[in-house]
Amino acid sequence: MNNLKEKYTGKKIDHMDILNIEDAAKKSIGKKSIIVTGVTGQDGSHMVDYLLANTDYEIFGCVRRLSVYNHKNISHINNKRFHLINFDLTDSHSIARIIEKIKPDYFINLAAQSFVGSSWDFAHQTWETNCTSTLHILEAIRLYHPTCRFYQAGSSEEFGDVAYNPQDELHPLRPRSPYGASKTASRQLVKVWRDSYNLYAVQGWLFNHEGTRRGEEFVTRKITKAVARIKNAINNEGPYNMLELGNLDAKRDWSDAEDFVEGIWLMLNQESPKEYVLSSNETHSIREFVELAFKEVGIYGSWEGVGIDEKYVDENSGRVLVAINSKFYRPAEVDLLWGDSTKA
Ligand code: NAP
Ligand code: F7E
Repeated sequence: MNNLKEKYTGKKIDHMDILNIEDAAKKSIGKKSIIVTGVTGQDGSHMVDYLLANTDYEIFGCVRRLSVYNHKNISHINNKRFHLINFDLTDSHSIARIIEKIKPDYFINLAAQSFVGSSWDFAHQTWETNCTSTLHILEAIRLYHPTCRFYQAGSSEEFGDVAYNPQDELHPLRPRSPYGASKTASRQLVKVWRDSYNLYAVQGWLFNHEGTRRGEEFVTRKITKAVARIKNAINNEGPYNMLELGNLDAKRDWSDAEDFVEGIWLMLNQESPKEYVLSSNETHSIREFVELAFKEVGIYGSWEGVGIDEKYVDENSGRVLVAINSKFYRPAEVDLLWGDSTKA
């Protein structure tokens, strides 16, 4: 079996075998440990890199069972302190058993249904994954290991229909999507469990953060991948499909995901549990992002038309680079996010 793995992957991955909870518990005996969920995603994978480089804890990364292997973001990790455990956020038993058996020093919950656009299509699944699971984690920590420090991934989407700019920790919670509502409700659970049971449980307000491990449906990755594809086609005098986007006028406050995982770790290691906004303190539109991304590869365009007919046209060739497709509009939009991270 191990030989087969070597043949297919080209490298030894024994230590990456996915453990059941009992075997994971054996590896944690007598060791300081951290559980990180969502390690196949952007933040979870960066968090594991950060913790392996900056701590001496045993790291247990939680992955859910999928039919097709999706471990690209963690395939570079080759460290005996890193273990994978079979886990699903929608299964309360698996949450309870992991905390009961491993008794981690920290539980960092970065798993979620994280795509706002899909949260209207899967509102119930979004709620179960992002909010009901928080209740199960809090209860399991309270019952089995109340000294465990807990981080829950909060979001600037909780501010939603913003009341003032820029948004700080005092901004009211006014979500505009099922995703934003699930994160807002989760925040209330974290507060109630913290206040009631004296748990070290925090949920930051993280504004958008991006990088090369970002899922390709999020707008930054979608634009940068398309720009590279179009530039390559132009260089090779080949055909290309234009990029299709939704609302170009939404504004976001973007940062680098690698900076924010350090921010999460700092939030978990204060004298007392306090929650912070993490942001770049700048806001930019999707339209600006498109212009800059094309400019970066030497393509200059101009906007023509209005509304659904608007297009970004290559000034050199007259070809359409970007068009609007209404399917990428959302039933309700968060028009402007702009963070104030002074407190952090
Ligand atoms: P991401 O790349 O989409 O990763 C999400 C992770 O959650 C993936 O590993 C995914 O596993 C896992 N997951 C989803 N459903 C699960 C389930 N039922 N059981 C177990 N694992 C499950 O998200 P991200 O950008 O790293 O974001 C990390 C966290 O921060 C999320 O909670 C997100 O909502 C929040 N957040 C993100 C941002 C941002 O700008 N990135 C801003 C604020 C808050 P699969 O790979 O198997 O799908
Ligand atoms: O959209 C607009 C879209 O999907 C950004 C998640 O990490 O950050 C992220 O949520 C903006 C929106 O991220 C397209 O309408 C236009 O206004 O990249 P996004 P998001 O919705 O801001 C928050 C803080 C989180 O917590 C989330 O987990 O871009 N937009 N055209 C488009 N967006 C997408 N995805 N695709 C388009 O074609």
